[in-house]
Amino acid sequence: MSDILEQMQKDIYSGKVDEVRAATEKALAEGLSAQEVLNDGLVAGMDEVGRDFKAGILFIPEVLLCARAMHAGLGVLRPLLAESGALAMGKVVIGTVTGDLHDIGKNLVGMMLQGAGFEIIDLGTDVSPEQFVAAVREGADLVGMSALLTTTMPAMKTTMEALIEAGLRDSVKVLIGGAPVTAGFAEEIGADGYAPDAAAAVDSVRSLIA
Ligand code: B12
Repeated sequence: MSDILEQMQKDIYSGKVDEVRAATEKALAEGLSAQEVLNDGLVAGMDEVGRDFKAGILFIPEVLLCARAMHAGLGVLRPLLAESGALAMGKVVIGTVTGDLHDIGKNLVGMMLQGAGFEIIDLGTDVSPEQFVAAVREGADLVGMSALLTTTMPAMKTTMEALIEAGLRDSVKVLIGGAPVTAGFAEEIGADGYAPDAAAAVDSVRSLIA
């Protein structure tokens, strides 16, 4: 692998925004393709971050800094990737369910998925079942729902029902998460999966829409 991509991975790990942006520009100027820089630089860097987060070596504030650095590189690549359709590893619609305003974890999941090369449509917080349905109708491979309150968990079920009612359930995978959510609850409401954190979310999305 080129030295510049190896350094880019280290700079992502250290959360160095300017360095990652400059390295991305330099790698492209040296003739590497946007896809190579994405996969072997940015995504590989975030994979390492995800592994160490899972292992308890990195913590949430550090992961957010890494994700910010990765975003700086992605900002440079985005127009090129959009042109080539290379970001189309899969399209994920993500949002925090109706009545719930917590978005730190949801944003982290979105950023890690973006770092893994997925296109993210972030619907924000307090997202109604109708809004989820409308976004899936536009085309999505997976819906990610977040809930941080026990009182808003039932909205995940209501959203599942809305997807079924709209005839969209079979065309999209559903992954849920948030501190009070469990694998048992995912099973109970008929979701395709549950992930306890952002790194596990990347693994789940990869396996669900492989
Ligand atoms: C920050 C916070 C707030 C902030 C939210 C700011 C924001 N922009 O998000 C504010 C102050 C607004 C807030 C408000 C409230 N909060 Co609050 N809040 C928290 C707090 C302290 C941290 C949550 C957080 O961000 N954690 C860090 C992130 C990174 O972790 P995470 O969200 O769990 O996300 C990870 C995983 O769960 C998973 N994940 C998350 N989403 C998804 C989605 C998918 C698809 C997948 C796969 C995975 C996944 O991956 C993430 C990353 O690893 C928690 C306590 C706690 N320790 O959890 C209370 C907490 C969630 N809040 C609580 C409460 C009660 C409230 C309020 C009702 C308080 C009030 N009386 O007004 C309001 C509700 C407002 C509303 N309608 O939503 C309770 C909930 C109790 C319960 N079991 O229902 C908690 C647990 C505090 C407590 N111990 O009482 N809160």
